[in-house]
Amino acid sequence: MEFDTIAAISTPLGEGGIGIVRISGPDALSIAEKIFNPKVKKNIRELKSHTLTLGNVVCPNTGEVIDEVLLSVMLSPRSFTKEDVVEINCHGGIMPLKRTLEAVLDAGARLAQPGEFTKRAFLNGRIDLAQAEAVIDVIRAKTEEGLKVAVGNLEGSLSRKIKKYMDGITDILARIEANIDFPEEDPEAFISRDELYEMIGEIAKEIEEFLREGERGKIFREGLKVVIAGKPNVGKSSLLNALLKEKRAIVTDIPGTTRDIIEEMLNMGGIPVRIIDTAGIRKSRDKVERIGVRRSEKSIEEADLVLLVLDAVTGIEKEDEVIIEKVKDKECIVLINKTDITGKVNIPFYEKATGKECIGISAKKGIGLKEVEEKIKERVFKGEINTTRPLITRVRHEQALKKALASLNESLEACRDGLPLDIIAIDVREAWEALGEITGDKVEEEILNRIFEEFCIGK
Ligand SMILES: Nc1nc2c(ncn2[C@@H]2O[C@H](COP(=O)(O)OP(=O)(O)OP(=O)(O)O)[C@@H](O)[C@H]2O)c(=O)[nH]1
Ligand SMILES: [Mg+2]
Repeated sequence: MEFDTIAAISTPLGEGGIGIVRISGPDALSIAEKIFNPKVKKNIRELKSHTLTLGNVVCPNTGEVIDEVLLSVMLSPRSFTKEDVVEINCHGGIMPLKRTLEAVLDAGARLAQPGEFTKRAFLNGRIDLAQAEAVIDVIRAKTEEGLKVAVGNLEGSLSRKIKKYMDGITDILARIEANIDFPEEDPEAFISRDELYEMIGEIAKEIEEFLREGERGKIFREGLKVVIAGKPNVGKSSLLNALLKEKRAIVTDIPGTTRDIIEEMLNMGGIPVRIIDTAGIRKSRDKVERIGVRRSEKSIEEADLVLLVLDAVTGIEKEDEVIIEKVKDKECIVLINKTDITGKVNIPFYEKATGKECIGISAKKGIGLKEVEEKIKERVFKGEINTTRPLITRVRHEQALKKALASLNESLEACRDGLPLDIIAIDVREAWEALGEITGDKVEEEILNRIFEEFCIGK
């Protein structure tokens, strides 16, 4: 594939020690030559690949010195994009970076689109699509565990798994093909419906298992959405503050203090948690509060897990019952707060009344919070987080796997019904294509664009 030469600032704009302008494409070297004066006079083509050279960036039109830099050349194919790449390490300020980029563009490069370097790495076959997506997951990882999952995917652990399924399917298709084309000529190649059923069934089973185990992987990318809910004044904001260990939300003894949604990120033993404090739910005449309550209700609907807070002092009141009903079908842990006042609470009573697991806590005194964290982890990962195996971190991957599984199940049914081989092959091929959407072997331009739009410029 032939591409033009692109360039962008690859580090965040702001003040820092260094900032990098990256150039990639067939003209990377000749463009760099126009704007770079090495201290030790040398032609840029003589520089050793993957080493740094000190010099000045100069304006290609006026010759004015813009910045003193370190430049590296990474010759094709040993570079991020597999193309010739030049990286210019400028001083990390907005002006040196901006002026250096301008010089590079003046010398003939085109400003890169968001994610275009990574897209080229994919299109040039250095990484597959799942790995390209992992690049952004590495950048955005919020916890060590999240990083581990992302780096695993970047190194190709997910891709290898998917490729294994695809290879298995290719084998099946080859067997079917041989039977359709020359059934008499090669008795060795003969495959019975039973054999076929078994081969397909095995892959279907593996995919099904992966979907089940890998399901929680999305949490590492998106964060687990945990919503604190309850009637006014039960101590929701106090709980948020206690979990964050900072005074993030306003706490007062006036019911209806929190009016809007407050969202913060929290690292709960490796799980990135989006913790959300909400307005206390009650019937209110106040217009602002009513809007807040509606937002609370919407948050509860979208939550992966609800922490329903009750007040140990008041016990369960009518207002609580309304909320208990709302979370009936949600993943939910009930926290009986203010046990510092009441002492131990009757947990079996609360569990019976709410139909949920209950824990006594004190947000004010920090009692029971460790247990809450443990329960959240237990609930979400059923006790184990194994980040050494690939997980499904994207809805896109999950959907493709489900589609592949559905197609395989159809082909199993076709086997069972003794349908002709070419009919069975159609479903099997569809399963292959669905998996190919993950690796990028079979993917539409539009999906590609959507994936790389997520990236920042310069990556
Ligand atoms: N004794 C005791 N008081 C608490 C505890 N948690 C919260 N409170 C008090 O209860 C009152 C309400 O606390 P908030 O955290 O503002 O309650 P909230 O649920 O966010 O209330 P709204 O935002 O109005 O819905 C405050 O006076 C807190 O100090 C606790 O564990 N023990
Ligand atoms: Mg509050």
